[in-house]
Formats: sequence, structure tokens, C-alpha cells
Amino acid sequence: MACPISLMSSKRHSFITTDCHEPSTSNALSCPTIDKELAHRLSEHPTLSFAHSQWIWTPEIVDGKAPPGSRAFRKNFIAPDRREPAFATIAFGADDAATLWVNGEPVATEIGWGHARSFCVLLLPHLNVFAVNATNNGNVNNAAGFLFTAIITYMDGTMSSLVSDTTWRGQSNVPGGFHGLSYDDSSWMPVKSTGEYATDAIAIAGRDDLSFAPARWIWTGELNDGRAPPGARAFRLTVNLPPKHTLASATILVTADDYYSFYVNGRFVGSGIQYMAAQRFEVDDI
Ligand SMILES: [Ca+2]
Repeated sequence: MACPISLMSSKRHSFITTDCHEPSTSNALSCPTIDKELAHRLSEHPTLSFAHSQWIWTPEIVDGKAPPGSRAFRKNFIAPDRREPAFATIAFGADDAATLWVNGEPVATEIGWGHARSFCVLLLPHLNVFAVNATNNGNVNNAAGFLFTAIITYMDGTMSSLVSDTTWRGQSNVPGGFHGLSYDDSSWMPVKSTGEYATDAIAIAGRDDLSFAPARWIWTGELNDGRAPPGARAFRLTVNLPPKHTLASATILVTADDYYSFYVNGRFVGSGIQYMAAQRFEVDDI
């Protein structure tokens, strides 16, 4: 699917986004290039996956659990073999939320990790800095992690991958200006990896206005510290349209821990059995 591209700034390190709605089953994003010669050299588009990414957090994490709060992470990327980076295709997620900057420019905030979007960012010729403010929610120690994958495309048309691993550095607070290109992180500690558990199962979509970013996990009032008795529960939402509006169709993303059946106006729409793989439904004639 060809995506219209919008260039947010003419600066070399500007952030580029695509406007199109790609199917959530696709994890290939047609990255833009402002260099026509590079466009001719590219024989394929980067395909993102978390398969080789590791969940990382500051060393305070024990048995996969860390105190609630925000932590800063950085990765200084220097291109190998004197190759000149052109752009990066990036996806990331966090337990529970993260904001990414590249070379001091904000890219996006992702909440959760079940459904990651992909982003394209133009890179600098030499050093490029990826900086993250990741937050673990809650009141007590609980599961925490940051997950990142990127394909770096070089001006010669070659590509390499960059993932979250123990070469990243972390800090147990978030210093002012930590996302800047010139910030000195040499005193920061290497992060701790909690493994690759289930990372390759996470879907990465093209940039899509329909995402779980503004959504919250919900359950009945029985929920206590994220846990609830086993069993089926029913949920309903009534949508009241503004005056003079009629409804024609709906595009829906849905998932559940552990499984669900979904209905619209009494009609069965679909079901899912795995909370890390959301379903997308198009419902017409409603
Ligand atoms: Ca958490």
C-alpha cells in the first residue's frame, strides 16, 4: 500500500510521518526518502519485528519487577564502517508507557506494548542519540520493561538493525535535558535485560490513527491490584451520536485477557483468544 508522506520540517533531523492507514497485519512501512539517488538504491523496504529485541530496564529490576516511576534510557548510535545513516524505521513499546526522542526531537509516546506503531525519522550523518522516558505504573513493584526495534537505512542503500539490549544505558531518575544530543550519559549504568519473552508476537502496524494509545484496560469492579476472579464478564457501551449524525460503519480494535466474543447491535463480530494479538474489525451497515 503506497503511503502519502508528510514532511514535518525541512531540517535534516526532522521527523517524518505517514498519513495512511495500513492494515494492522502489516509490519512493513514504506519509509520516505528525500534523496532520489537513495530511493533508486533501495531494493526493499524495512520490515520491523521485535523478534530480536530484549525487554530492558534499569538494574533495580528484580525477577522482572521494578518500582513504579519514570526512568531514562539512552542509546548512542555510531554508524559502522563509515556508512552514513539516512533514516530509521522505528517501533517501540513499554510496560507501561514510553516517550521516544531522536537527537533531541520528540517522536511519539506509546502506552503499552500490545500494538506498536512504526515511525520514520531522518538521521544525522554520524552520531545519533535515541532517548526514552519510560514509566512503570502502579503503587508497588510490578512488571516493567522497555522494548525497541529499528532498521537503520544508510545512504548507500544498505540496512542494519538496532534493538533494545544491554548496550543501552539507563538512569533511575529522568534528568533535565537527558534527551539532548550533547548530554553526557557516561556515568549512567548499562541496563538490565529481562529477556526476549513473547516479543516476536507483538504486532507492529504502520502509523495508524486507530491505536490503543488512548485506551485503558478495563474490567468489572471486582478488579483488585490488576487481578480478578476467573470467569466470563459482560461489558456494554452505548454510543450516542451528535444531532443530525447517522452511523454507517465502524473500525474496531479489541483484545482481552484472556479471551472475548464481540458484538455490535446484537450481531456477532468476532473473537480473540490471545491478549498480545489484538483483532481489527470493520463493521458496516450499523
Ligand atoms: Ca507495569
